[in-house]
Amino acid sequence: MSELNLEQLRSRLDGINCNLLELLSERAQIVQEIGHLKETQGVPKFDPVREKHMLEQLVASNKGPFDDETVRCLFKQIFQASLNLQLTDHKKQLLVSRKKQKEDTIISLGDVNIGGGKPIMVAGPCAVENVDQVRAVAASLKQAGITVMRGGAFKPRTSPYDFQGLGIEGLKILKDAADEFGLKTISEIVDPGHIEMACEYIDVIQIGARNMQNFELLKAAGDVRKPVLLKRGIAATIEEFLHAAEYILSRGNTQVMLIERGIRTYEKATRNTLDISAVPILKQECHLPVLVDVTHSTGRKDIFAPCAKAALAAGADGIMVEVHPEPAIALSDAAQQLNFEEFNRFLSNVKESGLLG
Ligand code: PRE
Repeated sequence: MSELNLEQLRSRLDGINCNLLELLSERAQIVQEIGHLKETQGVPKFDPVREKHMLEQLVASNKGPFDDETVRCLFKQIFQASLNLQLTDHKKQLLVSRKKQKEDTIISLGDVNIGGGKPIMVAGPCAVENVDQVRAVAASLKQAGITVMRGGAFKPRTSPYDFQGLGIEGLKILKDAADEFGLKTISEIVDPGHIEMACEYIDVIQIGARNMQNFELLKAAGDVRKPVLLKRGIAATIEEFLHAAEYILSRGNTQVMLIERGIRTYEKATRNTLDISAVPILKQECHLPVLVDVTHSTGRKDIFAPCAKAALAAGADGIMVEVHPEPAIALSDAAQQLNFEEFNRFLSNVKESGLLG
């Protein structure tokens, strides 16, 4: 074969490559249309029977020089790439996805913004125990410049014999203290039937880690127009976490923030394993604010500050930490709540890094 011949043949191949690509792209567009139809009809994307049928047709009309197995192999690759296209198109369409909304969602609680680029520190007791305890925390937080207070009134506990929270009475106590000191509030709701009522007392509905896939609760939270703080489940993947958030957005409530609170691994040095990598991944994948709970993820006061700084450096929009006037006598999480002095030290330490804005 002369030099010229080789060049000529290669140039013919270049032309065929272009034609093949054009045909493949045309095919891919039809595949996408089929994907959309399947989405609306709720039909599974992968259709092995259809693939088998197409392969049989192709093999029947194969004139060589590729043998049948090679033809099957080549087209299976095309089907797989087509299927991937249909699946990514679906992912693209999730309401939580960055592909759907490029700009960050900002949650406004009066004049407090979460997710707008200036990270926030949320603090407060694990559980609302009584009026004096919550007032003392609120006063101390106010003095430290904190604007959002957390406090649990409904406490899903591992043991049924542990303190279960004050319920609605606890929400009232939280509201009274927040009103008195001009703070915004976050509290966990565990029963779909309590969501509407809770909106009267709190500024943010928290859905806890144990309830991340309580779909009826997610739907109820999606039906109101109140900000929701959704905690990552103890064994939830990032994808499951995002789909749980999607439940809320799909019902029309777009005011959702996510909070990483540690996942269960084999490691025993911390209460859970703080998944710092979840922060930049969630920020890339979705447009919702992402917070990090240093109390429940680590369970260790001695590393709250470095973990909070790591979270902020990774792009977190806020930190959550538990504060109690007298942690030793707290009705829950006694070992890991900070007293006021410890909280102030923690706050200055994090602020010194310049990461809190
Ligand atoms: C297609 C893609 C994925 C399915 O597994 C089967 C076939 C293909 O690429 O031909 C298209 C398609 O979705 C379909 O025909 O149902």
